[in-house]
Amino acid sequence: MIKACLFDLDGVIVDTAKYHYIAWKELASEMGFEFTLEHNERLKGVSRMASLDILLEIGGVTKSTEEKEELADRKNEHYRSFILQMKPDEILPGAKEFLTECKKNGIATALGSASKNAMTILERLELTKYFDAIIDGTNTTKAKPDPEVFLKGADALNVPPSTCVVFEDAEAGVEAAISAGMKCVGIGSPSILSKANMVVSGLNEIKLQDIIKLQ
Ligand code: G16
Ligand code: MG
Repeated sequence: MIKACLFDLDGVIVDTAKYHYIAWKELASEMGFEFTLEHNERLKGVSRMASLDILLEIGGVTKSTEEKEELADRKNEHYRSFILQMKPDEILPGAKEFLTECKKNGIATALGSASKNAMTILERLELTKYFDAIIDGTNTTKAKPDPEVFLKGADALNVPPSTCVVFEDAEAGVEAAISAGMKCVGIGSPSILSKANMVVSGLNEIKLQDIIKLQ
């Protein structure tokens, strides 16, 4: 029986990818190369430092560890200037309603995000109270597709992984959910998220009752 729903943040609850994109693009431009929307797809669900490594690889640039720390900090400051302006109307369609349905039906909820800015974003969206547990980039060490973030979520909710459903928009996140022994609903393209148990275009496309049936 399904007891808990675990949600990725970027791409499932809110579209922060557009702000990450502007901030990474600016950094690339300062280093003298172009960063495109297509490149940005490679960074979805990937941690900040791993994203920077991909960006530098795209630009064919090599940097020292200290320089990388400085670049990542600079990108994050720029990114934070956007997320600090976010409002609840940026919540993706159906997300708040789905979280409310979970609460009404006694289904536990957790966030499972790679972002170190997750708490700030949830506060700006006024969504913090909808989550029984928040696992993010500040309390995980292994990036998706490692299942750590979701296993920690199940542990915090005190439920077995087999009773959890994960909602994910990134391929690495779907793989993380499956290796955690959980069910997974992909949010996005069925061809990219083919390993998920089902794929929908957004949380507004499904009902909690459809999820509870997943076995
Ligand atoms: C999100 C984004 C990634 C971003 C990562 C880390 O992951 O999809 O693009 O690089 O968080 O973010 P930050 O720089 O804020 O720590 P998720 O897991 O919420 O989809
Ligand atoms: Mg995501």
